[in-house]
Amino acid sequence: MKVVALAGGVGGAKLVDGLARNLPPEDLTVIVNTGDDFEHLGLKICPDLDTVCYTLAGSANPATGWGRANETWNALQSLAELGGPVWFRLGDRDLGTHLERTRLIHEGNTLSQVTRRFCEAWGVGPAVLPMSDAPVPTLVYTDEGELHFQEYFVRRQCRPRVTGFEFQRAEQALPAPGVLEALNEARLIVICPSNPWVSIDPILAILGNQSRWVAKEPLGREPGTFVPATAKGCPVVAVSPIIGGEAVRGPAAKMYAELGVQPSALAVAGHYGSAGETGLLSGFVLDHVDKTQADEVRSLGIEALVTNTLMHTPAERTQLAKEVLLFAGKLLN
Ligand code: FO1
Repeated sequence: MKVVALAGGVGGAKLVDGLARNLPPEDLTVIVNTGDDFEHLGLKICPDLDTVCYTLAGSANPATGWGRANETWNALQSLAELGGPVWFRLGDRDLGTHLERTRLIHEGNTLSQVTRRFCEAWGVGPAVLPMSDAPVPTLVYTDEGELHFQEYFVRRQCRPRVTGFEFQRAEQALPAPGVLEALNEARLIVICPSNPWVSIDPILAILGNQSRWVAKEPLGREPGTFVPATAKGCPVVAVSPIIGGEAVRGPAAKMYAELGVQPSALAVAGHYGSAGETGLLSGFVLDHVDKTQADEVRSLGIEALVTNTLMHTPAERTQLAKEVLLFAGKLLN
């Protein structure tokens, strides 16, 4: 069964890893948020792409979820001694990735070409695609002015109060090669437990943001040339990144609250909306802790699965992904 996963950040990467443990590599395509990408120390940094790739390669730092395992920090230490910017921590091993990516991009390669090359080198089986080859930086509007995502997330530790977001130039940016093809072939689309506001919405902004996702024949490349995934019986299933009113990690719950929405699994289901209405979802997966919200999710016209959604171990990633696939199988027309 061909599956497309939309992902960004550590939680998303964990479910992607679980899916990869349940599916043959040729059946899984991951479309990754690149709104967090930025230039730092003259290098092109793509945190979510790297988090997904390192996780699939089994080389992610287990303590942080981002960066590489068995990392050393000598370059950062030298930088600190010289008074350079060390608020964004690049490890020595990770630095090699950014150096080579930057070199290849300066040589004229696209981000998707570079990502394919790195995946081959790291032995990553599933196709990992940036949402777009064009930069679409996420701006976070806050009570302290507008900040690039990494300025908000890392430098300011998510402290400023959020008032909105902008995905810069998303209307002009085309999906990366392979994105529409994968969506066209998909029998299931999984929205991973990533931050809806800043990990998934940037991807949806690229795809046109009106439950479009499947290109009309012949394959459309222009905005507005999509038909809803559900029109060809392709369920879209999301897994909640919010458990018990709190984000498993990151600022998703804080963002909901600051934007005037009570943070909850139900709020996430409402965020994406029902495929039967003008939204996306046929199915939604929420944690046991939130089981009392399942009927409210169903009343939105979205099927609900209640299970353990915490992924502390590889076994829990595999188990959650298996349950998502079984649940989605029942939603297939
Ligand atoms: N997150 C932090 O909280 N602090 C860091 O210093 C940091 C460095 C970093 C370096 C490379 C990389 O790929 C990711 C890194 N991240 C860091 C994580 C990153 O900011 C976030 O995980 C994502 O952008 C959110 O999805």
